[in-house]
Amino acid sequence: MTLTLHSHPLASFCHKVLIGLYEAEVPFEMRLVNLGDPEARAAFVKISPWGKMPVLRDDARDRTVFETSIILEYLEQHYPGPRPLMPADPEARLEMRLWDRIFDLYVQTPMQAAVAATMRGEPDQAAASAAALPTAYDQIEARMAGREWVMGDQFTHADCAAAPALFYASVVAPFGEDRPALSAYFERLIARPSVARVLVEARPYFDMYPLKDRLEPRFL
Ligand SMILES: N[C@@H](CCC(=O)N[C@@H](CS)C(=O)NCC(=O)O)C(=O)O
Repeated sequence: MTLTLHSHPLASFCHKVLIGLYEAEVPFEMRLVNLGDPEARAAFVKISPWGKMPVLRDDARDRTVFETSIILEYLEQHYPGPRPLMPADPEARLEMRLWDRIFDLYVQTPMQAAVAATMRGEPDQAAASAAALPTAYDQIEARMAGREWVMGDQFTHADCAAAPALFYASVVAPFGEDRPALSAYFERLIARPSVARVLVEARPYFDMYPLKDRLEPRFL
């Protein structure tokens, strides 16, 4: 197997790349990283300098690729699937990258900070981090009104980023009834086979998720 993804089935940024791999129907080997094990962590930081997942190893091209947005573009460049996951038009590509950044930086990042603060037993800090999410939700609500996917008809990397970000963020801060376009977009995302597959694969690991009690029963 030429491609190996160092990953964990519960990790939101790993979901982003897994969705891209499943969309492109690219065969790969999954190498489960257990960062809770000091030996495994020490081995992992040798390939991932900041100890962040996922990392893609491509033996055929002798490349180790990290950072999810770069991994997805690397796959698109070297292992394209049946349907392109990036727009052909350069202006549209910029727009797609902007939305990829919005989901990573303004949804995933505060969501992760809120979960980490909850785990440390710091509810005020958790609430402060979660308070950043409604601003992002409002932007997504406006974007998704009248659109199927972030870039319109085409499912792209922006949607790969959106799915795990919104899945875990909705646990921390529900979307609210006043954001119907965001809620409908989320339902389309979780019904998409690549996303549904990632969530089914995460199911056996949800016991390790600190906010498991807040997950909707349909995901358990
Ligand atoms: N900017 C990175 C973020 C990756 C990231 O934060 N991964 C999390 C898992 S969802 C991780 O490895 N956390 C482990 C840690 O920070 O120790 C990317 O896009 O790849």
